[in-house]
Amino acid sequence: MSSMSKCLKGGMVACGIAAMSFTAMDAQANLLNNPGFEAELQPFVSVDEEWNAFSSGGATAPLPDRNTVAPHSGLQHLELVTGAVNEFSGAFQWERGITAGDEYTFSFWARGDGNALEGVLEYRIEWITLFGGEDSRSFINDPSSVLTNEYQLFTVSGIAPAAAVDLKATVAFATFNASGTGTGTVYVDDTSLVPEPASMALLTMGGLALLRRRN
Ligand SMILES: [Ca+2]
Repeated sequence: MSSMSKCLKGGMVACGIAAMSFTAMDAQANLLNNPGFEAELQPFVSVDEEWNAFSSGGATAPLPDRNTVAPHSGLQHLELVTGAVNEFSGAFQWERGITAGDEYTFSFWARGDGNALEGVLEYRIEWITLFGGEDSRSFINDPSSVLTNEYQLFTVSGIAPAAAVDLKATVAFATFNASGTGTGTVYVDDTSLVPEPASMALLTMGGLALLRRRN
């Protein structure tokens, strides 16, 4: 049965609720600035709501910069480089003024450069309290073996805890305890941070429940 015939059978109220939910979901914006790294990074100071680069430093893990070799889209992507064991390279972006109880999903595309990778791709949402401390984090550590030289989508989601007022979205490549040389190059592009309001999830469920009852 098509959604339209469900609407007709369920009546105007249920149909209206479902339509409102889908319209609101379609309108969900990406909260991240410079999502595809087409503009400069902010490598030296922590600029709010922009990509800030970080690394373990030194000659083999310089601060990440952008690169123009085969990005996922546009002209640029982020390049993360390590050259030894126990190094890291990454970028983070603050999002100020989040809503406790809402679900936030951080996504990005990433690939290797075709050479061997020994390390961990870590991506996370840090939940930050009013006083600037970390309440907790939603994170995933993938072994670098998941990365190929083709771009793939990576996603981590979490519900903002009660004490959280801000978040920090981070993607990094790290070679802690790597068994080999720790060398690696990882590219990242087309990031997004999308909220799912708790009220919207309830409204959607309510609309579906109403549809089911009327059917
Ligand atoms: Ca790009």
